[in-house]
Amino acid sequence: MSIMGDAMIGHSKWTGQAMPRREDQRLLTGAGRFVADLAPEGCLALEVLRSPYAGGTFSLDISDAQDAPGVRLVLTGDDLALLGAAGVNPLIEGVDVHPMQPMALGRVSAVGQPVVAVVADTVAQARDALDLIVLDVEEDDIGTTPVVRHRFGGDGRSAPASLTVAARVDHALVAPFALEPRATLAIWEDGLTAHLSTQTPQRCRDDLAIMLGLPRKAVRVVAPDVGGAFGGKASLMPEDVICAYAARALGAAVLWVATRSDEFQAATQGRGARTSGTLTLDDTGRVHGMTAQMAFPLGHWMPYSSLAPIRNAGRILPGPYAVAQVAADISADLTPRAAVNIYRGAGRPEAAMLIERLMDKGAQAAGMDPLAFRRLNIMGPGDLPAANGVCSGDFAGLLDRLETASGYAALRAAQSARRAAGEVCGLGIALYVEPCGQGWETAEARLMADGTVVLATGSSAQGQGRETAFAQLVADALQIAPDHVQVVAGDTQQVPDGIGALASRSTAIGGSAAVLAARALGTLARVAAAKAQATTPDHVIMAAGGFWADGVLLTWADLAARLGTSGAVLVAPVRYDAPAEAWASGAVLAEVTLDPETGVVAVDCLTWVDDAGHVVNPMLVEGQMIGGAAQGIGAALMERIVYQEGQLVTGSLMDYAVPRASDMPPLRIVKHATPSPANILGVKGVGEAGCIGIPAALLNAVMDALPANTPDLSLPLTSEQVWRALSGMDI
Ligand code: SMO
Repeated sequence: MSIMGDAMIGHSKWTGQAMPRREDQRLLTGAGRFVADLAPEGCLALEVLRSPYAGGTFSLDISDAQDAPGVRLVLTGDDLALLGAAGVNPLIEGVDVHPMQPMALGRVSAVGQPVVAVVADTVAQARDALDLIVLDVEEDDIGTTPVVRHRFGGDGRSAPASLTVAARVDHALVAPFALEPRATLAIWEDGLTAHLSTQTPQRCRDDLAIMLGLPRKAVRVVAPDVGGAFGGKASLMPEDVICAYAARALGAAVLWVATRSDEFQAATQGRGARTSGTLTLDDTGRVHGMTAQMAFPLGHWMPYSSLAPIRNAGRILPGPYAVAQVAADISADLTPRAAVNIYRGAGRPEAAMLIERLMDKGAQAAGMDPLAFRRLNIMGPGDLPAANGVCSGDFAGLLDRLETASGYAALRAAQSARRAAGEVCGLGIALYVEPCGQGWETAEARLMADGTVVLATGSSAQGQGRETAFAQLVADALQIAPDHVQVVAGDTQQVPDGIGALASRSTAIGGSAAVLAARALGTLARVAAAKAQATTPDHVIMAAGGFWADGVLLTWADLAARLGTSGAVLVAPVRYDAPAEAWASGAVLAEVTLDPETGVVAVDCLTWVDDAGHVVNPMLVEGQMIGGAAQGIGAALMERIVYQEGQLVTGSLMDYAVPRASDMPPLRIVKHATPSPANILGVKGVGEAGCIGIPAALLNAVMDALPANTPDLSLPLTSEQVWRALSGMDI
């Protein structure tokens, strides 16, 4: 491809434009390639027998399964007992971690835990063989095991305070529901190639190498198209290891594809914390102290990021408010259920919801309007950087924008009139802060012999539009057109080192790395252009489409052709270490109407002011916000994983409610950007924001609609619970 035409582009800035996603042609026309699409000819199928009980010792008879038609291998916990240990990110000090045991060994610890794996020629044969296994469980109950006991902050008490308010918020366990269930394709040929539907290919490569006792070089992990993840594909999972083990044992290709039922039973889950807290304030309405108690379930083992929600929830308090004394006691226990890990928000929603419930209760106690009460207690520029790490944001500005964009005063007036007419309606405000983008990421910019540029990034993707956004960044750095930039990610052979796509980090950290790599390539190219024109680099300047060297325009294609005939002719690798963490923030106003006959919550409108810092592609940001809002609405109003006596009740989409398009309310999005000082682009994360602010605003709106003495409700705000509250019944 020639880029001669690029001179036409001039100095136009790609960054900041709402460019359509280059991924969509592929993904929306069925040309996407997901793990299950990649099975080679003759690939074997792996199926898993899962524990039907929450706890107990067991005995097994697998002999009939071993003899069943088409069966190549039957694996039990004994076969995998001596594998190395997977990592658990030690985010909280002094914690004894409980990494995965890929299959039950001696006892089962949760419904859904893998007990036996069968590899056969076909999925049907593997499933038939599972039916021939005799699993005898002597049920028992070992209950919960304490893992984390940690205090964030001081003692939370402060004089002079005259009022104390308390709130409790219990979160349901929810499913990080991705359209594409997990899948693993492990191929053994001299070494292991594992195609995983994952957010973290490099770490999965490292963990697989450690667990299987292989050198890192002998393992290649490829994340092809990934159909959503939301934290549910952030960490290596037992089925990945079982599949890889089987592929090595058989010297073959082995594919495991989760059913939706597998996912409800044994994918990681999110949330589930029981939280409570207090605010102390003086009689002017000024908040002085906050305490919190937050108890998290861990499930029966700890994936790599399992401590992240717990740490996030504790460290974020008191959010965007100026509170002199904060104390948060955080605990986490192993529970006889599926593992709990990060899920879009990862501790931030739990923190935001407790703070925002307390702010509403504080306003009520102080006899103030909730918006005025927040304005009184919000952090100003002089409070930054704050003790919890918040380093940028205009929180008073967020509130101002929220007030005007929502027509707050008119809404309150209308609310009075509607209530007088017998309607049950409420308004709820929530602010949030979102720590995002810390640590490092890699990028490598390559000039190819045809004059195009390849950007290999550690920021893989699962539908965010990464290729589009990163091409925009690189195009600007090199003054070329975005369609001359190819973005590659997700393959450890192309990108040996990287972190991946999680924690709202990719644009902040990975995007910064991409720009630095592009700039480094520009520098190399300038030197090469000087050499090509027999001059010195100070006589060469980058221009649209190439370089002016002593009055001659050398296009990127000209330059590349002089440097080589195939492959990459210049390579600029970088690793970007962010000097600090970016903090996004925002404010939400929810308007709800409750049906007193049925308890159904109707969301009339959401007004949402978001500060995502500098924006690379506003269309992608908006997409993230809308998708996050859907999941936030789901968590607030309908999603709930239910176990009864250890058994999973919500094992299918008949029993577990995910929001649908018809559940989406009108969404009024307002941008209020302040650049982040924490990375070279000034960007902040936005992917998780919808799950953080929106549930808190909805809870406050529903509580605002209910009688003032209503006890604290639990999530989700089901119509039954709301109807009971409206009827004055026990909740
Ligand atoms: S919960 Mo996210 O995918 O770090």
